[in-house]
Order: sequence, then C-alpha cells, then structure tokens
Amino acid sequence: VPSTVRRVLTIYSCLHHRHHGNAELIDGKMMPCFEMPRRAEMILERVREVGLGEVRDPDRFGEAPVRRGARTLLDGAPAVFSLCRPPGHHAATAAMGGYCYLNNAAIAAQYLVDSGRARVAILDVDYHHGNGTQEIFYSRGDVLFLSLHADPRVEYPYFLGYADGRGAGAGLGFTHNYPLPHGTTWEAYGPALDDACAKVEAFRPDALVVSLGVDTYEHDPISQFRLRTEDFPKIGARIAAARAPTLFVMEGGYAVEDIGVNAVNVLTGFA
Ligand code: OKP
Ligand code: ZN
Repeated sequence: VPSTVRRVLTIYSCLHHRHHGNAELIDGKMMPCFEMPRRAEMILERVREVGLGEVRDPDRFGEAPVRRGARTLLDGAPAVFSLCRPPGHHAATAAMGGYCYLNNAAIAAQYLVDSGRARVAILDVDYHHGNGTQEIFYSRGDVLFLSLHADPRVEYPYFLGYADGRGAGAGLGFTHNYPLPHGTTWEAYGPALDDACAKVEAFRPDALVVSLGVDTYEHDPISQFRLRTEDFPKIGARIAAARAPTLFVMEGGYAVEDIGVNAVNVLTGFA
C-alpha cells in the first residue's frame, strides 16, 4: 500500500440489529423494509475485504457511533467513517421522516462546533434531499450545508431541496441545493459536485461531515439516478481535494447486494 494512501477509521456497533422493521407502506402497498440490517453488514464486510482501516466499536456505553465518529476526528484522525443505520438526514428538530429518527450528521456537526471547530461544512450526497439537516442549520452561518439530490418536485421529501432555499438570517447563503433530474448520470453529477466542493473549499471548514448515501446508484430499487459503481471513487476523490478533516456518516442506499462495494468505493476514492 503506497504511503500516500490515507487510512479511514470505521466506527461500527452491532446494536443496530435491534432496529429491524417488518414492513413499510409504499404507494399504498405494504412492502418489506428496504432499510434493513443487512445493509450495514454488507458495508462492514467490504470495509474488511479492502482493508480500509481499523474498525472500532463505540467504547463508551450508550454512545452513538456518530458521536464516537466525531470524537475520533477531534483526536486527530484525518478521516472517519460512521457506519450507522438507520439514516438520519430527514430527521428535523421536531420531526422524523424517511426512516430517520436521529439526525446523525447534524448531531456530529453540532458536537464538532461545541468542541471548538468554529466552521463545519455538511455535504449531503444521498439521492434524497437532506431536509432535516437543512432545517436544523438553516439560520446559522457557522454550519454550511450543501446537498445534491433528486428534484423535490418529483421525489421525496418534496417540500424542501429547491435551488432557491439558500438559508435565512445569519444563515443566508450558507445553504446550497443542487436538485437534479431523474436519470442523472456522472455527466451532470460531476459538475454539480465540483461546484459544491468548490464552495466547501471557499468556506475553509475546520471539519467536513459527509452525509454518504449511495442510493444515487443506477440499480437502486427506490431511486432514479444512474451513477455507476465506478463513479463512486470519483465522489470520494473530489471530496478529498477539499483537504478537510472528514467524517463520513452513512445515510441511504438500498441495492443491498452492491451497497458494500459502492459505499466503500467512495471511501477508497477518498483515501
Ligand atoms: C431515506 B434516505 C414515497 C416513498 C418515501 C422515503 C425514502 C427515504 C429514504 N412514495 N420513501 O434518504 O435514503
Ligand atoms: Zn436517500
């Protein structure tokens, strides 16, 4: 392994197995839950297979993986992966939504701010708009929020994620949305990611939190983008160019057989 390759530390707790829904209602029909424990198992298996780096259990009783994720970054790790589920980015101050109850990325970002990182950026590359994260930081100028996602006119969460949502008050100009059409491939995704990452760089964050969803994948069962397995390392490489201590927080991705390869491809691209 060349010495320029950065190790990515993974935080994982098997306690996620306790969250295992039986069915969900989709367009009026009961379906088996797409958000299932096997998602995290597949990712963990791939993390080990490629030798991404150490896998650590949160070592304080009851501490959430994402908080242990954030604490490890403060201890000086250049890159940490919080392998958590269910996802969190739809959870707002006082509302759950879209499988999300606790906004892991927002909890980590606030923890980093509370610990003295004055400027924190959150880049959300999940297929769905991170409406919860946007709502939580909408009026704040210390946490920059950027999201690339399916056009909310035709995709969940529908009510937020439009390009004219740019923040309010002290937060005006610190939210950036990139709604993209169904069928989006790397051709349009790459330039949007470039623009978002350039804004992250201009903000000069003390830490970067990435809401990492791989439901932008061409074979995702509930999504309509067309990213390919070989596109995911390019996402990681572009994020790495921003040169910030980076915490990846797992969000969506429902093509379970390929989720390990796709998610870890972002991380190896970063490394
Ligand atoms: C969570 B994450 C409406 C279906 C709504 C919600 C999907 C939540 C995805 N017909 N489905 O952003 O991957
Ligand atoms: Zn999603």
